[in-house]
Amino acid sequence: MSRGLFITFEGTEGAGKSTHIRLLAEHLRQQGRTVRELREPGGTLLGEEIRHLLKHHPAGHGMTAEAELLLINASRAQLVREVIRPALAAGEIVLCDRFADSTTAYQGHGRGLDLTLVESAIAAAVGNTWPDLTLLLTVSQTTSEARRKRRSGTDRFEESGPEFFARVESGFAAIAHSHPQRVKVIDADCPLETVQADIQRRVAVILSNA
Ligand code: T5A
Repeated sequence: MSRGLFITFEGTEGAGKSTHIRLLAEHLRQQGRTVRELREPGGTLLGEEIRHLLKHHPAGHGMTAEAELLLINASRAQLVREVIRPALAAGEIVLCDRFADSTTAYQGHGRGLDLTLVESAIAAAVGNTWPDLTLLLTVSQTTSEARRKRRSGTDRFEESGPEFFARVESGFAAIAHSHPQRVKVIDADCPLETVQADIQRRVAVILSNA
């Protein structure tokens, strides 16, 4: 591949994004591909500091939705320029745990920020670096809660109530509906192996066209 491939994973908490990125990366490396695994917010030194501010730092209590929007996109602006663009230019496959669609779903639909404002902030961070493929992992609220409980500790986002997460989910559904070419919906309520097989099938299709 002369230019790499940019694949993002989206979905609500506990959908299995991190788990499936790890499994897909192993699978692709076994095929001899060079794979970069990233997460948002984070993925750079600056981005990881912002992640901590957003999720765990006491200074984040009382953070406004606008500050949240801008901090997430500050992390993204750094990640896009410092890591994603150079990796794609070097022909790598970039797998990113959340990207711009999460901002539309969480800060736009979830927090209720004006969607035009959200789009402007995303545009400043991303420019023309958009994913070639987005895998939207969907799970029921019950599954999401059960899987989250297996992890230790919570963060500031998880303090939001069920109504917030319901709005986030409908936000993701609206994004998938508006971008059917880029966004593919994966039923992540299924067993791990079934979900991973579905993901590998989707990725094989896009790799064969690259
Ligand atoms: N955020 C982020 C915004 O608000 N706006 C933005 O623009 C961005 C980029 C990030 C937070 O930031 C917010 C959203 C988030 O709240 P995070 O910790 O990275 O915080 O949160 P998540 O991305 O949601 O990470 P999670 O760990 O909660 O979810 P994952 O990665 O989807 O789930 P994973 O892989 O850790 O799996 C959870 C458990 O389920 C099991 C796994 O083994 C694990 O134990 N599992 C399965 N079990 C059975 N069957 C399956 N099919 C399974 N799939 C996974």
